[in-house]
Amino acid sequence: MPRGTSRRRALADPDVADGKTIMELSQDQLEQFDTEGWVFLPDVFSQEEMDVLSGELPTIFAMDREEVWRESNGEAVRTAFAAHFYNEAFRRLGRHPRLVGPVMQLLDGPVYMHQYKINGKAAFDGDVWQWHQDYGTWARDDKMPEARAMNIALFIDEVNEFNGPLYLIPRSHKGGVIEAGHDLETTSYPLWTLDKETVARLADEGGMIAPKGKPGSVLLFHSNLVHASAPNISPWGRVIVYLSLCHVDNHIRQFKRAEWIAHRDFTPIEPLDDDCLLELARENAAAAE
Ligand SMILES: O=C(O)CCC(=O)C(=O)O
Repeated sequence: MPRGTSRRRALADPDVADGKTIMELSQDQLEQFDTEGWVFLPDVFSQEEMDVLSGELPTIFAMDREEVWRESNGEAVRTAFAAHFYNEAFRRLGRHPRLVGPVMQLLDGPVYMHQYKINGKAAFDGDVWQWHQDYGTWARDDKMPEARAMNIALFIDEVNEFNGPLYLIPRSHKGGVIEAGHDLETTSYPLWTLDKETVARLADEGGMIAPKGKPGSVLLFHSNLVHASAPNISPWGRVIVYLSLCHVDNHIRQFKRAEWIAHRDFTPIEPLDDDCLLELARENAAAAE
């Protein structure tokens, strides 16, 4: 079926391909992504869809498996990696057309899942994410050839000014990969981090923003955009899911990190139907009867 027919969403255009509705960004959003390095989309997922996902979190966070990475205190979940491998709701989310569609559009072609994370940022205990660029890590650790990969993040909880929102430095993606040091000390998770002088210079130039919003909001950001988040000392948890999607031609060349951190299946993602999460809610309700 030709692309470009059809129904519209408030903030972005859905395209119909192979009978499936795929959400796409508007021209203004594409321009903002190019110049600023990020785009924020409120109200992309409904409360009912968010309930399907948040209902799975206690089970996932209680799992005793290596993918569920804890903060330095050994308890609070920092990141549940690769939940699309072991949880049906998050498997569907990893192929959701409202997440995969805009990234295919921005990266101009088929994508595979390079990394999949549910970041916990627990109330009182969620730790800092130091200043970094994601592509800096993907290039150094995984030998990903180009910054033709990016994050699309879904807010599972409300993100507010208190519970550790992401801090982004607009336009910092324009300078390519910046020199970084490998920080193995600050948190439980190793990260290639930027020095204070570099962050200060970039923030003087581009300012800083912290996108906030309700559950169901979506944030897209360029893989070279410099970002961080502060510890969560508030009483409110802040769970965000990140799909790090990469153009299939740009797959990683080095397999140093665990498969569940840097995936090695470069098969293009086929987006599911737009109602795939609601369908799961119906299936779960029928099974419970
Ligand atoms: O979830 C956060 O607060 C930051 C996560 C992040 O920057 C990352 O995973 O690269």
